[in-house]
Amino acid sequence: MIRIAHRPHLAALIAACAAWTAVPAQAQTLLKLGHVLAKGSHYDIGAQVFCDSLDKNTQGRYKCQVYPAGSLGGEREEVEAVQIGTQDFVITSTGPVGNFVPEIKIVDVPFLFRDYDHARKVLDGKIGQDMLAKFPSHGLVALAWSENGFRHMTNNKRPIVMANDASGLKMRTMENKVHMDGYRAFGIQPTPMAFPEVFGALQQGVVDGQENPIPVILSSKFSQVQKYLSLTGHVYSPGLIITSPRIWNKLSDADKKAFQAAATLSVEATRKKVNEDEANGIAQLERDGMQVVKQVNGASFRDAMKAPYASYAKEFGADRIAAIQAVK
Ligand code: EAX
Repeated sequence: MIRIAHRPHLAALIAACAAWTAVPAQAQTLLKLGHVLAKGSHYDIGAQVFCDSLDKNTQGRYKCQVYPAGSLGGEREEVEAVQIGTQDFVITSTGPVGNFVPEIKIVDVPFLFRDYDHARKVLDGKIGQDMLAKFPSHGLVALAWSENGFRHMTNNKRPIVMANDASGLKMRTMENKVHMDGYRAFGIQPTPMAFPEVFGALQQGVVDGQENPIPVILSSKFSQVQKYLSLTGHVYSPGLIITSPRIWNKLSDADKKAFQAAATLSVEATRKKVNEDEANGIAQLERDGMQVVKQVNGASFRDAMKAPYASYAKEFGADRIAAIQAVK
């Protein structure tokens, strides 16, 4: 038996332990956040900012662990994992998301958005926010529109200047029917594939090319496996920060605000990185050896899009397409 009276240090230690157990330990939740792009990419910067501000805004009660580079799977798999509860957050392009939330498929229509300013205005405004409100009925919660960027074509066969220069090329696309239906009008053979498989498929010649924004082409080092880049800018690719009702509905109102504020800072950081990559990326890709067609014949691509636009108008409503294009 240990007599405490003559052991002041032991008494102090026991008193400290008693005090420590009396204070309720702050419950800490570690959230799993995944995305498919490389560390340092525009998604990864947004993910880090999200996690840092969440930790700070909730005094450490909520932290997140970022899983980059498709370590949790492709975008469709990750959205599915969030929906069934094995993953807590995903930062993704809208690529596969229309398969889960059909109401947002319209944003993937080629040549729908004029430029970055137009896209950001639409998505941050009523049209975009009303679309985010459609997610919960599909078992998902979208905190904010993030950003992937305007998509351009790369390939190993030839420079693409006119739309029909792309004819016959086997091009990897996202698992996105709106894109695939549109791109067929350029004469390409669309080959849907999860992003983590793309670099290998290009390297082995399984596909001739792919299309992605400059930030993705840069951070994924596609210059190592692609010779030609054509600045087609044929579609704007929005991003999304998605979680599940399982996480969201448990949060207090104050914590919901903290998560929302972290998402806002995340989107700002991603958009800033996109702006930087758009400004500096093409010169970098030329230095890395890509042959860049800077002036494509945009009219030939828009003309080719006339037929698909008739079916887009039927599917999504000509008025909804016009309303988006009318946003100044
Ligand atoms: O979201 O799959 C794609 O091409 C996406 O643009 C990429 O994963 C970034």
